[in-house]
Amino acid sequence: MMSLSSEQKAQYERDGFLAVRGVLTQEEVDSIKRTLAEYLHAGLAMLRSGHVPEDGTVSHNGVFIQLEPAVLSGKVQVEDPAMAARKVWNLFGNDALITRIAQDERILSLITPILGDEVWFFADKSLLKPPYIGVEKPWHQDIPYFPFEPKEPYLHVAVWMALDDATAENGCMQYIPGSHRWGNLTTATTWTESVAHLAVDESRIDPSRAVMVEAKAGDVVLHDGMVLHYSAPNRSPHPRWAFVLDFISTRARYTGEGEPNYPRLSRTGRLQTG
Ligand SMILES: O=C(O)CCC(=O)C(=O)O
Repeated sequence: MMSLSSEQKAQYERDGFLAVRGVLTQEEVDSIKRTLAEYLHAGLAMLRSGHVPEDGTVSHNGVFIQLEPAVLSGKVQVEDPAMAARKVWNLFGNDALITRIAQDERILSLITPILGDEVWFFADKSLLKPPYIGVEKPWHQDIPYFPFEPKEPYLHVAVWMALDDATAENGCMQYIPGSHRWGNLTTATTWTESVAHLAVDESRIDPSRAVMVEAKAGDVVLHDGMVLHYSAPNRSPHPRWAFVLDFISTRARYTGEGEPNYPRLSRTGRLQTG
């Protein structure tokens, strides 16, 4: 069974992120990519038949597809649907493969040493960065986006999975080590063309301290909900697809309406009721 060694856990707690190599097989990576490509084909077919995207987003069978700003504005015409989208999300519960991977023992055994044995599955998102047009993701922290308190470390883990080799050229993840212990630095909403982001206090970011985490397809990078992270635009001819699962510790306090309606997962991957 895969898990974090005490050295890996200590490294995660020191830095706020950790690369774990070779978690998914190439076959699994290929299956996830095929699944995403099917949704992209369906979404682009809707657009071609006259569907008007809302906020740059098309919805197909409960799955959302957000176009790259250059495609949305018509600046770039793409034939291949796999080159058109920035983000695809909400596959958990709608797609059998993704629902299974989110509950996979290998994934849960990496996060429960940090979050505790019971977690909420919060969200899935695939961030695709197509060649040449994939936009940057500005520096941010994740937890301030989410309806949970407190905004503190070790309550959220993002499991970022490389579906392509991610490099400095195509926009691999970058982190400021230790910044998960700097508190909530989120100040305002900003926009990269049509995409909204929660911006952080830039005066706290020294990009020369950023660590680039290059990854091979199938590698996982875990990061904490409070760590400052960034990814550059893709200026290369190579796609940079990534698939991300967000988990929240049930120790966190839900601040949304009513009761939290997220699936609860135990360490063994079994869905809990309530
Ligand atoms: O994959 C990326 O480029 C950004 C991912 C990210 O910011 C996140 O998962 O919070």
